Amino acid sequence: VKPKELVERVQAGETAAIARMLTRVERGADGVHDQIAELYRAGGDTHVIGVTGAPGSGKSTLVAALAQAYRRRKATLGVVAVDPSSPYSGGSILGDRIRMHELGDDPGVFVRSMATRGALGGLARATVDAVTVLAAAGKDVVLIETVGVGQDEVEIAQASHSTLVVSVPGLGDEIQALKAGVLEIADVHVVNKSDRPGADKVVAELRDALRLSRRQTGWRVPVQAVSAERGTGVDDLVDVLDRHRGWLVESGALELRERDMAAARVRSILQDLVMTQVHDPTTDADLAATVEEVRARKIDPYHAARDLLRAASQGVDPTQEAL
Ligand SMILES: Nc1nc2c(ncn2[C@@H]2O[C@H](COP(=O)(O)OP(=O)(O)OP(=O)(O)O)[C@@H](O)[C@H]2O)c(=O)[nH]1
Ligand SMILES: [Mg+2]
Repeated sequence: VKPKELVERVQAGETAAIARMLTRVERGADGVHDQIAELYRAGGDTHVIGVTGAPGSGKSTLVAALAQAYRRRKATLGVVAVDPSSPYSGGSILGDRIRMHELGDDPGVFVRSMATRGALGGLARATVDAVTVLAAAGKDVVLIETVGVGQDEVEIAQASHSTLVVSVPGLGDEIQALKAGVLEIADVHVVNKSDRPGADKVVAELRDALRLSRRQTGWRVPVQAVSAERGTGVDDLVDVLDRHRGWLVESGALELRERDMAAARVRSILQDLVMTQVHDPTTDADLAATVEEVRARKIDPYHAARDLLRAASQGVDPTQEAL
């Protein structure tokens, strides 16, 4: 398949083409950036929803339940699960796959687990590019599941229109979202496993914590109790998400958010561009001499870094030329 043809087939919403394109994204295949560029320009009117929360809080179950609820409303979906084999939650791949498979062979839902943590640009980039692919393919909604720890997850949260933070009862007294530092990234707080005792208390505590929070946007962050397993509260949650989307559009917050999304994306690519152009002092043997000079305090790290960057932008190979 020619690159151009693959892009066209993705835009036509062909499942096989989407799958193939996402594999190219994961692998950082040759020419993939030009394809993403074209798909990005094609745009899409997709509602991008990030789902984060502690390991085992029921994110996958919730995403599957949400997907079913959206399907009942005739919306098409993409689901991107950030690789559950990440160091944060080993061993749950199988569980996730089985649960997602309950969505069956419905062509209206495309499910993909991303697995590129550690690659250049990393998981966050691959995930954000995957959203671009699914948006260009015309999906109405894209759900992204992440584990809510670490820089990748923060970056992924920055790539969503609506961020759901999932809490559960029975994890001790402290508010989980507060402890994890994600109280204020939530547009909607979800208390899952509300079929278990203690859910009401978690809801009340979250509401109290939110009253004290400093976030001022004009959007009152709702706290929605659900049981993803039993499906209770899930339709209400979809209503809440639709309301959030509506608020974003009407208040002008959508533009602000998309500007933040664009800025974060450009910055992340910029960082990688810099790192691909300069030699990486933590791994590059050619820079051992420079690193040794910094260690011996003959040169300071600020000047070493600036010199490397300057040499790279002038097309000089710093490992060959004297700095
Ligand atoms: N009682 C109850 N159990 C639930 C509910 N939702 C999920 N679970 C259970 O919680 C466990 C974890 O669910 P997952 O959906 O895999 O949780 P997760 O947050 O995706 O987990 P990781 O991806 O590993 O972080 C499973 O045993 C689910 O069956 C719920 O609403 N009620
Ligand atoms: Mg999961």
